[in-house]
Amino acid sequence: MSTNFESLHDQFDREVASVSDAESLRALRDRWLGRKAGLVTDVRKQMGAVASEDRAAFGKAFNALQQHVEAGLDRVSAEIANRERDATIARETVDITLPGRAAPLGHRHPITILRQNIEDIFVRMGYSVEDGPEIETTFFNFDALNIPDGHPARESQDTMYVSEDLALRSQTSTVQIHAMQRRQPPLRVIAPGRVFRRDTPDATHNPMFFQVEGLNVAEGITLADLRGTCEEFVRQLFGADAPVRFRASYFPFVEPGCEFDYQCFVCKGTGCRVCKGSGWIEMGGAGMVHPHVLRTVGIDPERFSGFAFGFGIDRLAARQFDLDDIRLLFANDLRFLEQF
Ligand code: FA5
Repeated sequence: MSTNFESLHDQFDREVASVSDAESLRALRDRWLGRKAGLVTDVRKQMGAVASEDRAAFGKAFNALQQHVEAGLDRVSAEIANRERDATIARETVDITLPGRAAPLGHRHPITILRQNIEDIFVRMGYSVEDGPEIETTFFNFDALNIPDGHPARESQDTMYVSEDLALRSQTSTVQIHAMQRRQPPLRVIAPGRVFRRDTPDATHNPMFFQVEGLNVAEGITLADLRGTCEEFVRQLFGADAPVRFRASYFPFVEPGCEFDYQCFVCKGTGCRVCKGSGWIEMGGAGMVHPHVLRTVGIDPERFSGFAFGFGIDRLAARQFDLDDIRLLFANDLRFLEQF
């Protein structure tokens, strides 16, 4: 028996000791157990040439060698798998003591901040918040508000029409009609929302802007209630030192009608560029709901009266956040928006 099994064991032990990764393990397995040229396979091929009286001992030694090689390869294979698992765990371990990476938070838009403040003030005064469609029929945008055919406000150079009898609403006063159609007095609602006009953008005008409509209809409502409500609103929004004034004005859906100004916050009434020298800034329109409007929605004007108002939220935002140009609000400049 010329095969030196002992030296083959030693040789395998030396070679297996230097295996460090899955790749070299695969090469070693091929070298020893490969079906064509593996060292163990070679030994098996010698079996036929062994004298018959030596064959049993040869077979035993061969089996021992094969088992030794297979066991060695399996042991190293398990060691490599363990090492790789430990490395993966170490790589993927999260150190929970490290401070987290905060995801950047969005901001409320200044109009949203102000709108929510306005809603809070009126809800505290007993008003509910209503919503209405931004695309309206000409009935809600004009007819029901006593704005007849041929009135200049209906012209297409002022109003954005979607079709002949549909328009982007040009004022939140449309929601007055929806609210009175839905509910009988007593009725106290506000309706903040987006409106659209063909206005040329400048420091105090945008073609898309926000208004908040107010409506209070009940028995015995007077102009004094309107004045008290508007003054209280401005006091709560801007503080006690914010004087307001009413001027007689005309809106087809109120009688009498007025406009409502607050004192210029820049010059405190002495006159400057922001208030165009007048000392006052227009905030909105208001008045007593026209009896014709009440009749259109089936409310008896002999029994009920009401006031309505509509303020421009963008201009209130200019006052609240010290902006000298309301176009900033929708210029989508993050340097501006991230300040809120
Ligand atoms: C109205 O829209 C009436 N619906 C208000 C009203 C309601 C009167 C209820 C009576 C009863 P006026 O067109 O004046 O009114 O607009 C109201 C406010 O919206 C203005 O005072 C101003 O603050 C704001 N506003 C008007 N046009 C623009 C614009 N292009 N950009 C920004 N704000 C505007």
